[in-house]
Amino acid sequence: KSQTAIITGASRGIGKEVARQLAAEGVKLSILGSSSQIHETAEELKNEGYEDVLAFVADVSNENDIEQVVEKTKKAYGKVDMLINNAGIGKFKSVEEVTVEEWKKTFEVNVQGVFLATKAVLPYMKQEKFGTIITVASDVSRYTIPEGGSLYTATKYAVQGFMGSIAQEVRKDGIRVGTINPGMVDTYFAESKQGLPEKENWLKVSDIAASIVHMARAPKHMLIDELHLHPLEQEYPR
Ligand code: NJP
Repeated sequence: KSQTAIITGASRGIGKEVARQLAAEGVKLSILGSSSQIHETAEELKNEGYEDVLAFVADVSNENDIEQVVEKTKKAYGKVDMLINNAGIGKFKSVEEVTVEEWKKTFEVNVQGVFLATKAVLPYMKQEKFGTIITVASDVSRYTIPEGGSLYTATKYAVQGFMGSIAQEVRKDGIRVGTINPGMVDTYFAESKQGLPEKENWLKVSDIAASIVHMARAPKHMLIDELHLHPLEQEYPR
């Protein structure tokens, strides 16, 4: 029977390419994003020949939204094999400039979103005694960005801690939990644009997606719990 995956934040960037590469592997998809762009992405994938793509406008930080997506996926496909927690945002400014609203919002999307989606899929994965949950954290989960990165870094450390802990909690249920930690990736992240000339040597969305597919499609008895990837030109203090 085909495998199924829920991918958060798949309107564009890394999530969209993960959707494409998993679809190419024959995985049935539920993709979600907080804007209606998610429907255009689903159309694009269908035009490329991938038929099993359900799209949802859903905010990962909203419990009801995410529960609906998970329930509808289970109803349509019968099971939930993979969750790719990819949705994330970043504001980069000095700590004096970060507002409480920005702090809360970034934690809601980057951390609470991962918690809610994970919480929602676990009962179904436990029923099947199988599942894979991969979260796109960041290489900043291992060091801190010197300037302007305090808020974003704090959220990704939180995600790393959360995932590391549940990885052990659900191992006995046949569920694999891992994180992928990229350095600079050419996407729309932090109000940027994909394909800018100055990002030519950054990681590509296809690099990250291929690594996620590798983690997600690993043999059942194997867990790839953490991957760190950097463009060669990026310094990465350890
Ligand atoms: O960014 P971008 P990336 N609920 O902006 C969606 C991490 N990362 O692909 O909501 C649901 O192109 C948004 O869609 P929409 C990063 O922290 C990146 O680079 O419809 N979805 C879009 O599809 C993040 O965790 C770099 O506007 C929500 C997607 O998220 C992940 O990679 C480095 C949402 C963001 O696409 C993907 O980011 C690194 C919500 N509330 C880690 N809010 C890097 N690019 O350099 C946003 O270490 N989305």
